[in-house]
Amino acid sequence: MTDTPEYTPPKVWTWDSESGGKFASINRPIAGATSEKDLPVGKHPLQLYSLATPNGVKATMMLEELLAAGHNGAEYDAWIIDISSGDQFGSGFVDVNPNSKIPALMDHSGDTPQRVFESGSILLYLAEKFGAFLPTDPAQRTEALSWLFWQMGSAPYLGGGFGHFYAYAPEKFEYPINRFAMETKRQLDVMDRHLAENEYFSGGYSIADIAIWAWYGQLVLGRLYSAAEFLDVTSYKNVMRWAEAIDARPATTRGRMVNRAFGDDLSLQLHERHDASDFDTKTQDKIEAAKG
Ligand SMILES: N[C@@H](CCC(=O)N[C@@H](CS)C(=O)NCC(=O)O)C(=O)O
Repeated sequence: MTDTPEYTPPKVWTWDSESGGKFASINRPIAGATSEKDLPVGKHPLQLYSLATPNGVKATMMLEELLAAGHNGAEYDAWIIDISSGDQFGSGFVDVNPNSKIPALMDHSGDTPQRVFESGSILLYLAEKFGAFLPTDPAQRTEALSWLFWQMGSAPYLGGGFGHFYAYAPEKFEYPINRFAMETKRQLDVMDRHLAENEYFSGGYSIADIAIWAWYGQLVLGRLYSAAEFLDVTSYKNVMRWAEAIDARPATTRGRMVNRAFGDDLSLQLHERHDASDFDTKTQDKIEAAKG
């Protein structure tokens, strides 16, 4: 064990300083809006307010899959929410998600606009609205939902636990890195054993796969926390096979591009999405840029 300074918790916790580490400057122990700021509304019934983090790409992968499958009602406007500068605390965003986290969706297609927050809830809402990417067979549907909720309960150990202490905390502490690396590897083994017997999590490609891929698929493909080697991800052969198959889907690539405003690969960044042709425009921009 490394030496860490002794800390005795006070009787009552108080917020008197930033805890340090990435995102520390925007974290605070109270909810609600900190500024008045309306959200933009585009031309489509579905308005997504998000960022291409693992939770964000769940929504855009699903919307792009729906469009690819011919569900034209899934056309959407995607607006970027810059969580590092506090956009999630604007009054308009808090009206859509009182929890101030991306992704958040507004559906204006009915008489009364419907807000949807929590990525798992957004996936289920869209699957039910369009009757797609969720098995109709009751047993398979229940199994798919079990895996969807498994992801929602498990990923905080990967992101808030392992990722935070391995990549974002101001110092490296052995105890939490060990604890959450062990839990993350246990989760990968849970997946690997299931995927040894099943091509996808339940009854064909579904919202369970989308949710799980966004975190664990991207992790084993080396896109999260630079931790692939540390976690020896290639030993989870069935997870690797499944992750690569989903990565090869064109809708996955488009979903990853939408609302991406970070990373070295600029060709993957489509900050806002308002029309399917935005992806082509992007290609055109790149061609023009290459010409100089
Ligand atoms: N359980 C939520 C978690 C969403 C979440 O943690 N979003 C992060 C980005 S991945 C966020 O908006 N963070 C901003 C903040 O914590 O202030 C979901 O799945 O939608």
